[in-house]
Amino acid sequence: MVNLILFGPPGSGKGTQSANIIDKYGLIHLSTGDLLRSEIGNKTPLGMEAQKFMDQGLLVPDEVVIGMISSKLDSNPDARGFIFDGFPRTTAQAEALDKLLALKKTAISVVLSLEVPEEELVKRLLNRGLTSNRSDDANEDVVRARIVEYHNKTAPVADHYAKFGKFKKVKGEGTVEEIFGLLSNELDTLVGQPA
Ligand code: B4P
Repeated sequence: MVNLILFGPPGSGKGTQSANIIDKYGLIHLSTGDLLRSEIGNKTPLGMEAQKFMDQGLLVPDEVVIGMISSKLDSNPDARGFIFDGFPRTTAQAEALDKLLALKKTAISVVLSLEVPEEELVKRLLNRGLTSNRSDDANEDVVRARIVEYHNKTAPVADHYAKFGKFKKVKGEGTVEEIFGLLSNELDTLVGQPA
């Protein structure tokens, strides 16, 4: 089983590259951002609670996202592997994920981190905000708050996986195809034959 974390700041291309990786390697995509937006779209109690945090550019509480991921892992018992996109975003989430995977007798294989300069992130997110209907992309203060939240709470997750020799940086600037090529180089070695 191959379990990949696609890591990086908001706007670094995690969602964009996940779509390509799923197609090529047949992994199940688990995006906490997508799961939370679906809860918001369905106006569930969880979604209403999450929206308050997301609209301010803040992370949603750990217990909410950990619960969501746990049930998604349980509902895909025959998966060839998972790609975690936007999760874990705190060290507590990383520790919880490690425990959930250990219960399934598996573990994170690698963390690939997309490296993109801050001003490029802001440009990409505001640009997406012109058409995405995402309130967290529409306002520069909120976009910058998300990046601050990343530095404060998410960047330490890199150290958690670096301790186990599982953390790799990948250049996240260039065309989507170029970056996918760099990610594929790492994954071909790890996954072997694409699905
Ligand atoms: P996410 O949905 O994870 O969104 P994101 O960080 O903005 O990254 P995303 O994957 O969408 O963007 P991408 O870089 O692909 O999170 C949203 C919010 O949900 C968080 O702020 C938080 O509140 C909450 N949340 C989610 N997970 C959580 C968790 N685990 N714990 C707590 N809270 C959580 O793309 C960005 C733009 O760049 C796109 O327009 C794309 O087209 C463009 N782009 C991509 N690659 C490009 C390239 N190479 N060149 C030019 N543009 C490119």
